[in-house]
Amino acid sequence: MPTNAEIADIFDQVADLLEFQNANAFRVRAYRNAARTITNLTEPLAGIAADANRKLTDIDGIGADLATKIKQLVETGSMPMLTELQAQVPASVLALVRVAGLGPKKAAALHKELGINSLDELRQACVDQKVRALKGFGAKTEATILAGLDLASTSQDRMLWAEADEIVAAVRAYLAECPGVEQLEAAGSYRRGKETVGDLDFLVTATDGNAVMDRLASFGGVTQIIGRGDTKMSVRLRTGMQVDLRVVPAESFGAALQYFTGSKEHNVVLRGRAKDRGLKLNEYGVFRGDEFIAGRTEEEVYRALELPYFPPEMRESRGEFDWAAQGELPRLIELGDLVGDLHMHTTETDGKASLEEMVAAAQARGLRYIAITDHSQRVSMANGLNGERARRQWEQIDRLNAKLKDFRVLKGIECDILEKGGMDLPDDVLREADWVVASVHYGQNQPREQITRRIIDALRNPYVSAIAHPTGRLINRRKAYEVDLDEVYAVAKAERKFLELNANPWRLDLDDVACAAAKRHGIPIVISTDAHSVRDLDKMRYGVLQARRAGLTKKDVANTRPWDELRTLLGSHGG
Ligand code: DGT
Ligand code: CA
Ligand code: CA
Ligand code: ZN
Repeated sequence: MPTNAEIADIFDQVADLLEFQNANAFRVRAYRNAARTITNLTEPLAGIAADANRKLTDIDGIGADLATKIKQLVETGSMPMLTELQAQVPASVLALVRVAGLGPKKAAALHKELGINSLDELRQACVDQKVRALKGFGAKTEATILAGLDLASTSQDRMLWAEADEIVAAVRAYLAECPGVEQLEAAGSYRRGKETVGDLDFLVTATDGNAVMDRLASFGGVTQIIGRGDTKMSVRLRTGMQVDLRVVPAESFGAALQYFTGSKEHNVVLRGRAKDRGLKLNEYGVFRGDEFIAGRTEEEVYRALELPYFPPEMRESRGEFDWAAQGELPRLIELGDLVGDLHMHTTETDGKASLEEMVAAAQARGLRYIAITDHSQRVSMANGLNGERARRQWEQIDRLNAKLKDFRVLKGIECDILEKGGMDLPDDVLREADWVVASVHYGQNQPREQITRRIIDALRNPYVSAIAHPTGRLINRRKAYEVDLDEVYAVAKAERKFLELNANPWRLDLDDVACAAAKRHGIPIVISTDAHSVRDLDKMRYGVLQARRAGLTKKDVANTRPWDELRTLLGSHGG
């Protein structure tokens, strides 16, 4: 049965294909919106479709037509409409639509008139100056297309949030030095804590807007001024990242911050709400007719719409308005709530710091306990531990604990789940550990059933405490395993096991949507750094951001609890 992600992907493809054929814009948007809605669902569509007591049309944005198509997909695994569309438009042609400066109409013309079927052919046609000869194109469009092709080949990916955060810090510090700067914020997806960021959106109030724009132009990382007007400027940095800067009046700062923080979907709902109250909302403020009602702060804007202040991570239109209507916005978890870190490595395997150094660093960060979870023997590249070496490390930990005050080191292991199934270390070793995280590192490309089986068998091992990075995805680099998360949730719940939110900025695994689903199943999440060095312990905040985007509270995250309390929630039988 198709997963939600697969169904969403199919709907996105349909939208692309319809767009290419210049279909009705409303129809295109219906498929796009449905894809987005489905991506954000925390419950499998297949389950809802199969349940006689429930209706797919009860889901916002799913009408009768889409409900029928979802049923088709769930029952037959395919959708005749997609197959038909695919027969009409070759896949390589679709890539044309995505080139900046093209869009569906021009892409279709290039395909029809010049027989262009791929990005390479498009580049050649531009170089040969054939594109400018087409009606409605011209030399300027040709140049724009070439620039778009260059951009596509250099800045392939969206930037990781953690990398964007470094740029924000540098730009912010540089702009703050400019005399006359008053308020300065980075809005957009960055402020919402999204795992990847497309571009940066800075907002500033200042006594002299031009001086701030001059200042940005002289920032060391800038390679290109994309555009500059009276109140807005866009530049490109060496990293490829675009930075937009907007100078706004102080009385509109809150409205602008709200507007440019987004998300677009959140803003659409807000504007509707303003309209229902006879108000108008834009980036300058809330208005009744010509009268300015609110705009200086975000709180003021939300209050004018009779809404609570939404933390930026919540602004994705994934349920925050329902929470507000029920008067119960969750109080999102904060970094300071965490008292332990349950996944890290030492020099005994592939870590860079010793056991003692990791302990001292964790104490310095205010933690009350950590688990040392070095790799098991299967990971020979990392010099993984066999039973004998694991036991020796645990004896060392016992001796260390005897000397420590108000701090506990847990005897742990990151035990591999073998390709053929089963754990990499025998039960009589694992039972002596306080905390066992089980991981898939090999056989990641196995089919769905096989890899899911391995993971749920691991959850059923009485000594396993949690599954580490449960989907194995690496952002921009590697797709998730084919694992069926719904089965994982069911077994984790039944066995009283935990699931990890790995805080490494490349992983963030489970992601926000999956964490929200795990929460719905009542499964405790552990946010862990998987540190391989002392500095890696500071990566916890990336995990916390993702958890906040999932709507997790202190209560939903196990390592906000003292160890003695945490272990009572746990179904595993550790030493
Ligand atoms: P990104 O940059 O792709 O990671 O995502 P965002 O969310 O930062 O999007 P961006 O940079 O295009 O725009 C920043 C925010 O400005 C966006 O989240 C909402 C707001 N915004 C921009 N354009 C529109 C629009 O056409 N309609 C609405 N409602 N809001 C918009
Ligand atoms: Ca942005
Ligand atoms: Ca932007
Ligand atoms: Zn690890």
